[in-house]
Order: sequence, then structure tokens, then C-alpha cells
Amino acid sequence: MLAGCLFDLDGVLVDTARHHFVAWKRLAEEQLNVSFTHEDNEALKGLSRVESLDYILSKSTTVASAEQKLEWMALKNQWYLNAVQSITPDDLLPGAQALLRSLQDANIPAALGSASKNAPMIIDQLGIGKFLTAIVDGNVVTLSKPHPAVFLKGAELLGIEPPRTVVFEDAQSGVQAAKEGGFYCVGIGRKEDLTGADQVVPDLSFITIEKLNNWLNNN
Ligand code: B16
Ligand code: MG
Repeated sequence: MLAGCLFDLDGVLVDTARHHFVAWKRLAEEQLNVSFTHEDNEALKGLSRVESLDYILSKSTTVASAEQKLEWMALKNQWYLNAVQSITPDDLLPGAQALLRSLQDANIPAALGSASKNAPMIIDQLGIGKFLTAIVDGNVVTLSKPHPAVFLKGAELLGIEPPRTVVFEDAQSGVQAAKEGGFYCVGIGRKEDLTGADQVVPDLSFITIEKLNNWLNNN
């Protein structure tokens, strides 16, 4: 039986990826004079802020001091925060609210497992804090995906075991983290982008508790 669920934030519950994209692209082009494509953005999904900046720097010849890197990260984050301040519950991705509600009604605990340091603010704006027993984010865990720390901490806080816990992830690094931690992983997106996921669905509207139990029982 399903013990609990761990949700990635960006790309699973809400689409903030496009705002990360616009802000990183602006930083890359305006400050570092390098291009930033949709493929680059795909590679950054699930990575921490500093890992994302390091990825962009690796495309340029710029050698940056630690101080300069902090300045660029603050600048990118300010642009990102300006963009996400208008997020409301209407921005929840398909099926997110219904699944969170049905888990709560069935007394199955849910937690957040995100790399984002902005997660608490976004959760507040989405109005879904009431459905989450724990929030594990980039402020709580420093080892980022594909390390399983963020999900292991979530399971620990919920008091549940990985094999009967389902992780929902949209990033390859997140799928790797989930499988490394021994979780059942449902990928959100396209099969070809999510190697190693136990199942892949387009969004959370394809998920019911009954379906999760069937998958776990046949695993
Ligand atoms: P922040 P997730 C991740 O969120 C994003 O996928 C990734 O693109 C971003 O760089 C990372 O959070 C850090 O975000 O700059 O807000 O701390 O997918 O793990 O929910
Ligand atoms: Mg994500």
C-alpha cells in the first residue's frame, strides 16, 4: 500500500521553469555574453542555483570570483522573484490540487522535495501549504539532486519508507535522485527525457491513489 508521496515543485506542481529560463537567459546574454537555449534550460532543471550559474559559466571564457558569482545569482533571483510574484492557485499544473486533496482525504501524507530556495514563498502563493506535512527545499538540504538527500529527508519527516513512497519528478536529475534513494518514481513529462522512471505520465491529472497502489503492488 502507498505510504506517502513526495512532490518536486517546479515542473510538477507549478510551471516556474519558464521564469527561470527568462531570468537565466537574460543573465547569460546581458552579463556573460553567451547564448542560452531551451536545451540549456532543460539541463538546468532540478539543479541548484549555484550549479546552474556554474553551467552557464562553463559556456563562456569568463573566470568569476566568488563575490561576482554571488552578485549574479542575486541579480538572476531578483528578476525571477519579480516574475513569480503574480503566481496564484490558478497556476497549479493540471491535477495537482485534486491529487493533493485526495491524498489528504485518504490520510496519506505528502511532502515537498524541491531544490528551490524560493519554494516556501511559491507554496504560499499557490495556497497548497495545507496539503503538505513537510517542506524540504534548497534551504533545508544542501546536497542537490541527483543526490537523494532531499527525498530521504522528506520520507524521514513523514516517517515512511522509500519503497512504498512515490516521488513525482519532471527532471532527469530528480528521477536519478529518487531511484538512488530507493523510491518508486513517477516522471512528469516525456518518457525520452526521464530515463529510469518507473512510470511516466504527462501531468498529475493522470494519477489516482488506486493507480499508484496498483503500480506499487505490481512492482
Ligand atoms: P532557486 P525543483 C529547481 O526546482 C528548478 O527546477 C531549478 O531550475 C532551479 O535552479 C532550482 O530549483 C533552484 O531554484 O533559484 O529558486 O533556489 O524542480 O527542484 O522544484
Ligand atoms: Mg522540477
